[in-house]
Amino acid sequence: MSILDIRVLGDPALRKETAIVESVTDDIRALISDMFETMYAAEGIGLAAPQVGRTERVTVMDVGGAKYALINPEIMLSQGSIRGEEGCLSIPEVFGDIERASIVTVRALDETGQEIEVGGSELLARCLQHEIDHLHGKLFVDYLSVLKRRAALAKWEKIKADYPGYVRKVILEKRGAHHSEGEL
Ligand code: K2U
Ligand code: ZN
Repeated sequence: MSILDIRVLGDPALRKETAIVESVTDDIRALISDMFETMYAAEGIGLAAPQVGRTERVTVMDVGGAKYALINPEIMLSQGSIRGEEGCLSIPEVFGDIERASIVTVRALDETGQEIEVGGSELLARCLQHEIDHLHGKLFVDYLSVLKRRAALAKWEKIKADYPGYVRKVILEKRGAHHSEGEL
């Protein structure tokens, strides 16, 4: 298990189409495990393989405590539309309101290689769409209006200097860091 570096906006890895996973191997399961560890350390509720520089079509999520490892996920059904605020672990400190389907049904393989179907609304639906977009090189800022995207990218231009090489090092915050030694 290891915490991986997260690639940030500007890294071409975030714009690449991912490759279908032909067979769910131990290597894929190790990637899933590292992606969960990285996602939790970065305090995200989702993470897609391109965000850690990998080209496999794999994403992990933990929405309200429900954990998902989705391999080759596809949206089979999407209904309604709803606007909501999004951020992205690969575009720190940038947020924007975008429109998504309000309900989606996704088909994928799980980490055992079994076919599963995941349906969701609200935050789960939004996260599924956000992560599956990552697997096709799309980012939430692509959906902003011209003016809002210009403002978001201008803000990013000021922040990106903190991420040399388009890499965000994820540090695991010590649990209860504010407690002095000895306290539970
Ligand atoms: O893929 C990612 O970059 C993780 C995203 C996933 C996400 C974005 C927008 C809306 C839902 C999920 C986030 O940065 S995870 C951070 C977060 C935490 C709690 C609620 C929403 C977003
Ligand atoms: Zn994202």
